[in-house]
Amino acid sequence: MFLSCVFVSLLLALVPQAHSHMVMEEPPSRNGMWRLGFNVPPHPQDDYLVCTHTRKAPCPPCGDKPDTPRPRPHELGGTWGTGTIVRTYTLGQRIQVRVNVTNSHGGKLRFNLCPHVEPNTPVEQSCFDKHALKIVGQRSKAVQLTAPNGSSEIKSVELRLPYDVTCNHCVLQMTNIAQEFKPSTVMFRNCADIAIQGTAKTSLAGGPPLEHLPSALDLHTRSGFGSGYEEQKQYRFYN
Ligand SMILES: *[C@@H]1O[C@H](CO)[C@@H](O)[C@H](O)[C@H]1NC(C)=O
Ligand SMILES: *[C@@H]1O[C@H](CO)[C@@H](O)[C@H](O)[C@H]1NC(C)=O
Ligand SMILES: [Cu+2]
Repeated sequence: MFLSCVFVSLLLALVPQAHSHMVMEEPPSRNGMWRLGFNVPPHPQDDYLVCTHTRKAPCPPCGDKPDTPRPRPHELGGTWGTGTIVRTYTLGQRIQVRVNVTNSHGGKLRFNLCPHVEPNTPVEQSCFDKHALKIVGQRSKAVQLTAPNGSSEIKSVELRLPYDVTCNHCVLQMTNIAQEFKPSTVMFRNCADIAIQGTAKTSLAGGPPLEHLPSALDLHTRSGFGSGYEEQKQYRFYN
């Protein structure tokens, strides 16, 4: 008992000691957007949104600590959760994402999307979990960090937006689970507020491109996506 407590304390002591980890710069994350001139308060630790995840205290979706009272600083309604839309994309678009890894602890990056966001209302991880985004050019939905532990890298990734989601306000989430601290689950998370428009090419009348029909139908047959969305043909529109 004593030994395991010492072990846990050592692990906990280890995490805050290292500084600077990562910030999603493109699209600009809530924590990093101030550097690009968006009207949000400066964020002195914008690359240090770190959290130790346990079953009892799961990490919140946007990089806050589990014990932080709501509104948490990086959730909608919090200090940096202004809901300002930083990028507007189109349905099914390949989008460029760039993460500035300032001090790598290894592991993979994953990206998830939560559509249909209510103003000033934090979104839940369960919403992100429904839309894991594909990485262009690979089967896996995760991309490995390759820099040695403790060093930096700029990770550029091309993601494919879903063919069946438009929204006036979606949240894009980045997650990295540090390899170095496993089996502890130490994670870095950032969120960015984006919009996704439909296009003429993929209008309602046309339906989705044939090659993507199976996944669109798959979504279509799932029930309960929360209230308030409008569904037309094969597409789900989030307003
Ligand atoms: C990455 O972040 C560091 C630390 O904030 C900064 O000095 C550097 O300019 C950033 N690199 C890029 C390419 O944005
Ligand atoms: C980082 O450290 C972990 C744990 O010590 C090790 O398993 C991993 O191979 C290291 N990764 C790199 C890229 O050095
Ligand atoms: Cu660290």
